[in-house]
Amino acid sequence: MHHDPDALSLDDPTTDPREVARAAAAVIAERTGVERHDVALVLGSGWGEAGDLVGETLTTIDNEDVPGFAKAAVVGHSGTMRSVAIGDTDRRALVYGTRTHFYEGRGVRAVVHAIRTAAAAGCSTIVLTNGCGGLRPEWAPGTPVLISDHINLTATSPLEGATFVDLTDLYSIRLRALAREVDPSLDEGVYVQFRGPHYETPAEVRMAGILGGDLVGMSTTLEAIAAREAGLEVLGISLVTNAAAGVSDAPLSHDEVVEAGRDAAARCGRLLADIVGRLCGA
Ligand code: 8IG
Repeated sequence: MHHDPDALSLDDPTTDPREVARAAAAVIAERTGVERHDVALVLGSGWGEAGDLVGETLTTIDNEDVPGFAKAAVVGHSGTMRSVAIGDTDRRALVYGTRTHFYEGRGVRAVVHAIRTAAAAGCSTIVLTNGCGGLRPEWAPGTPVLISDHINLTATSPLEGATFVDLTDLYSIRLRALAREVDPSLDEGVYVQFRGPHYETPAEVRMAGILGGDLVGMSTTLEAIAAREAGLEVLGISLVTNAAAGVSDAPLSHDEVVEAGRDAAARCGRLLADIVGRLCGA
């Protein structure tokens, strides 16, 4: 099933992106048979297998069946989203198996569409996960780290017009505390979003550290800003899949990233399941 390519488009500047998000939420409600979801999760690099452990998948939806999630011109697999039961409650998680990155060039609206859709679907909380480079040598590949704050180096925003949004405590103190109840060993750090898709040079990693950053990646900050605008409470968790460039002697490789994710899948899956369960009183 493909939605009408002439229908609501994020690419039309006269269209309110929240209108597209409402259309997307309506399709999700229809396909899942439930009017609302409670928590949304975005699974980043290395978190895919962890997502399987969150709970029983009740419905899987191809992204391309949902308004705004893929352009007809894009060929290939666009990923899926799942409706997952949270423990033995009647609560549901909306689990996005993929995200749109800023570096894909589809525009900022496309990057944050899943977030706006989660809000339109009824979610009050969003868990943003990613794979990233770590600046602290003590964070071995495979270490999950809570995001305490961010530095957005993309030079853009998902907000349009004179939308002045306060980003103090963007990454919820309450949710970070809840995550630490689940795993007291969790460290936290400041996430720096670069545009990518190239990794940083060692000089850029040193710059990120001087600016106050602990983690470097290519996602999350624009999504978190859109989430705050939409009234969602945000939890951010980075999986350090590699030491950032220059932090260790090893060159960066995508294989290393994939491997670190696979090795950390069980711990990260339990972490997500326990956090989401605790959020929903499971
Ligand atoms: I996975 O070292 C992953 N994503 N910018 N730098 C940036 N993004 C990343 C990195 C990294 N590792």
